[in-house]
Amino acid sequence: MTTLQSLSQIRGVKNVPWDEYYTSGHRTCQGCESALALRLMAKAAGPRTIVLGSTGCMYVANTTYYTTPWVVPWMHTQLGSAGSAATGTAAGLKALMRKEKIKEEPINVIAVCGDGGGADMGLSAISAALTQTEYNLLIFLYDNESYANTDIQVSGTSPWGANTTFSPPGRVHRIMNRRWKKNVAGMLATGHPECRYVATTCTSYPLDLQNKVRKALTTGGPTFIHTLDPCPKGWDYDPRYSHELGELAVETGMWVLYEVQDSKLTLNGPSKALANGTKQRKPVEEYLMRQGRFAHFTPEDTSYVQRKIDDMWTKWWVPGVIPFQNEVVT
Ligand SMILES: Cc1ncc(C[n+]2csc(CCOP(=O)(O)OP(=O)(O)O)c2C)c(N)n1
Ligand code: SF4
Ligand SMILES: [Mg+2]
Repeated sequence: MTTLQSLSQIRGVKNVPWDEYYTSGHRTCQGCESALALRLMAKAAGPRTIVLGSTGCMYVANTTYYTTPWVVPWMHTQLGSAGSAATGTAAGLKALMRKEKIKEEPINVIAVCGDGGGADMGLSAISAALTQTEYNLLIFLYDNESYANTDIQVSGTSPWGANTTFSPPGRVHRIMNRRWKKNVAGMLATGHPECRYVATTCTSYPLDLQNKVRKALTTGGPTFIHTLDPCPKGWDYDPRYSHELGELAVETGMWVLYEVQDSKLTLNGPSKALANGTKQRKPVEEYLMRQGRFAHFTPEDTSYVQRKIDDMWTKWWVPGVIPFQNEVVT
């Protein structure tokens, strides 16, 4: 395994690095939290980093002809191939260093994918990457809860009932997306016991996001981060509320912040406080009713989502991570 960079944990906003490696030159929507996620990720990773980006908003809106926000080397890869691109790049770097074609030095390899590219189409490639323990890499899944770039189609991580172009509410069927959001990080953490770092985060908690990127890159081996990013276009709200919506996702318990490092699971930030009872969950209505994609919800629909979230926090073995019932039958 090649050596790792030394990237210390950032203690407080005053210590966030000034240098930007994802800067102006993109055309993402106003209030796009996925763009912010990449900006924070690149800042945390620093200059000796290669980024691979699968097809999606964060490819198309970032690479208009002759312009790009990337200051570090970036390469496009196909929609479902973040995992294979990451493994191939890490293997290529290792071979070039072994053959002394390039200087031996730690270089971060980060593959970025959306929920369509990572949670649906490229899930098997990510799974394969997480079993190749000889390579250092990070798969960074930015989740805007739809295939956004092709006009907001429903994905495996779209919330129950959300209005998307493939699940529009109609007179006969009000709720068209009847699938519950996929538990991607939980599935990858429990399914790949040799993967040393898996985490969830959200752009509304920028220090959490940056420190998790640094932990992933300094822990070594293949690692995975799943970030929830409010998307004004797909979620249908005024862009000024992006930050607030990310906070509400966590405070209502709909999105859980955690990390699994060397098999040790820790809930972070407000999720930890919700789990140990020092903070009460806000009603999901406060989150849902702020977004046009849920404008067709009746009180019964909102109660259904509330019940499912209550179950997750009271009946799951670990809320947001392991959906088995608390009691083990022996
Ligand atoms: C194999 C393949 N199928 C379909 C497409 C068309 N396509 C381009 S981007 C995209 C949406 C990707 O969604 P996601 O990964 O969630 O990224 P987002 O656009 O939301 O950022 C689709 C379907 C493609 N590029 N390649
Ligand atoms: S559609 Fe959503 S994810 Fe895509 S650029 Fe706009 S805000 Fe960002
Ligand atoms: Mg998406």
